Amino acid sequence: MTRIDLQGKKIRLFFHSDLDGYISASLVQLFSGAIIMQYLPVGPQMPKPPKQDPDVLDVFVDTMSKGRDEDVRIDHHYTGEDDAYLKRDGIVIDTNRKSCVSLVAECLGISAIDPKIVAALDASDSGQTGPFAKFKTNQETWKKILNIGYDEYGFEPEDYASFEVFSKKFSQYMEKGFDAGTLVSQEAYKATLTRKFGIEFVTKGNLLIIHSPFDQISMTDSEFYSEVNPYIKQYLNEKAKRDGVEVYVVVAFFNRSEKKYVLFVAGSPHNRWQYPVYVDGENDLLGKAKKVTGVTNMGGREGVGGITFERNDEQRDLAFKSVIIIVNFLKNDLNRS
Ligand SMILES: [Mn+2]
Repeated sequence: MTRIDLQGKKIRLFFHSDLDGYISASLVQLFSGAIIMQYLPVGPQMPKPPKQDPDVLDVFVDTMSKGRDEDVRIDHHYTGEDDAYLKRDGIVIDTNRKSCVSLVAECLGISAIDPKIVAALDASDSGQTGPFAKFKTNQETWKKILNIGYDEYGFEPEDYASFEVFSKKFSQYMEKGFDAGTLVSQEAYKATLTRKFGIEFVTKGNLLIIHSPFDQISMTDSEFYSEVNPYIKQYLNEKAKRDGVEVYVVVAFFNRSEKKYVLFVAGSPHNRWQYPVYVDGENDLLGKAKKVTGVTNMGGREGVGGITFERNDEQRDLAFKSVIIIVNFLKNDLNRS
């Protein structure tokens, strides 16, 4: 296998704008020792912007330049390039790879990468089912993976040594959750959420209420968004649609960056995840909680509702109270249309 040595070299890093490309770029970022001047997510066959500095190398992973004028290209796509091109220094193409990640790992001589990570990316890049098969990306995904413009994101080299560590972080960077069903059974995952975070699953009629404990903040934002929310969004949204079950989520957690408590409320009757949270009147769950607790500030993200609480004992107790109010309201009100 050809080794590619980028140690200490200035590069522009071009990478395919999909999961395989993003992780290939992450490996270059963390393990090559290159000084990356610019990150450029691109589609295949795109003309590259003119070079401003001849000393900066143009490195492509999982994709190619339209003019085939790369300085380095590590790729598993072949589009009829001629022998002279394929023999050029810095060009490594291996079409036997299901993903580019394993090729990049070999070219850079990375040994401490969990084979399960490579296998999962192989599956996702070749259309097979696997832990990452249902990941959806958006324009921010690569910035989170490469920690561009974000403070708390990005991978560390050691994350690649463990599939569990890696996939937990990775799932936070996705628009949609990981395929928990390929990791463990649904029942086993539920039990884990109860054991680890004290999450209760309450069934009443065709209602399923998932709520955090009434007396302790049992998880951080990161734990909620990486371990709890993906499971809920994916499995239970599907279950709601399939079985006609109304699923509500009422969870209090600690937001580390803002140092505040957050009450997260979402519901998915008839696939309208945000409906019961936002509407006025009968189903305005957050409105009810705010009225009773006297908390007026409102946070949250698109598609869900939330209330934020300052970090002190009194406000923390109001967060618990809000969880209790909403859970009790849901349990007692079975006549909603
Ligand atoms: Mn690929």
